[in-house]
Amino acid sequence: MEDKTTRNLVLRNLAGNRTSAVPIWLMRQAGRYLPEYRKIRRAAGSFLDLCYSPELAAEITLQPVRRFGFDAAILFSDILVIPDALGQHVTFEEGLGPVLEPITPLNPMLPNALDRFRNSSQNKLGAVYETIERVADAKTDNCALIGFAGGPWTVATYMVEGGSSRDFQKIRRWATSDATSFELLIDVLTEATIIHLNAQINAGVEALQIFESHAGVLDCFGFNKWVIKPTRRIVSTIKRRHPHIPIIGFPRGAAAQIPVFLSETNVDAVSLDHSVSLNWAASVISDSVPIQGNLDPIYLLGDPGKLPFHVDRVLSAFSNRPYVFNLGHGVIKETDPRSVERLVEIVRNYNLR
Ligand code: 1CP
Repeated sequence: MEDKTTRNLVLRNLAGNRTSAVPIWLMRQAGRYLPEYRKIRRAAGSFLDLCYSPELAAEITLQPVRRFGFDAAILFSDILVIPDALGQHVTFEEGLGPVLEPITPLNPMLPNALDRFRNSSQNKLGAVYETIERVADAKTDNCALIGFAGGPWTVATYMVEGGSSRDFQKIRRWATSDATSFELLIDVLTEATIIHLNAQINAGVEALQIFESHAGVLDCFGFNKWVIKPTRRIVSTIKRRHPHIPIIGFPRGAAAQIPVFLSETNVDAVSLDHSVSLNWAASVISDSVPIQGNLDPIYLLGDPGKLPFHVDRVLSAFSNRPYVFNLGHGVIKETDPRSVERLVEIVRNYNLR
């Protein structure tokens, strides 16, 4: 039997093999910059309802793959389904983003949260796993299906701050002034994340990405305690059951701590944000480690004539190692889909040189 990995450029690179054709997918490739997404979103009611509607969520997952021919689909869902399934009140407000009933050291929501989560993974989150099954049935073998979760620290920032934050003061004060009770929260999130990611693999995802989008607000002591340690536990537990599912870490803003993140967590690959210097990354990260990233998504809003130059800079820095083209963060909602089309074309043409 032919191993389907051999036909899939993303999975081959994540397994450590360089391919002459460079695979491409983009963070937030599904979403508000696409008119076909906005149409479904308008009709669906709330954002979380959409995440829990397998038929619609599967359709949204596949929209960018159909339109642009990406080499991977990323499950359409959100990192905040975990607090929702743990029993915290979560909504998404137009123009505001996520709004959560904040948890505090005095009201940490922890008793029975994991029991609630396990029940939810059978009902509420069951819809997410059904979405995966639908996408897995509908997609072709040359498109990889990527599942994901937020890193425990990043998910905790939304739970404690009550939504997005500028300075992350509440969570940083809790984590530094009462590390013992904060650790209980991180432990619950780590456990829930393991359960959620294992269930995604059982439903059919072929790779995982852990979005630690707010790793960059921690100092090196906090980064080790709240990012590296939980990630290592997630990776080692999942690898025990599923050793061949590649795990991509995205420690956004981790900067000079990326090498220690890689060696200590045992993730298979690293997604770099656009603040990371190309030459530095190429020299300090071993050539055997697959890299993903890191074009600044802002270039998709600029002069399309300049795109080839910037894409070339990124591609040539990583031309000697397993590599998956991506942005340094998600597609910005004002992006013209034609710029994404152009980007895919440039990456495809590069393969022919
Ligand atoms: O109104 C809408 O249509 C909602 C917009 C939207 C979308 C399309 C949100 C709200 N989430 C998503 C989907 C989503 N979120 C995906 C799947 C689709 C894809 O990537 O193509 C993924 C992987 C996420 C992950 C996610 N959600 C992250 C990590 C990645 C990142 O961007 O750093 C984070 C931080 C969130 C939280 C979140 N979800 C949505 C918003 C507005 C936010 C807050 C972002 C912030 O604090 O800046």
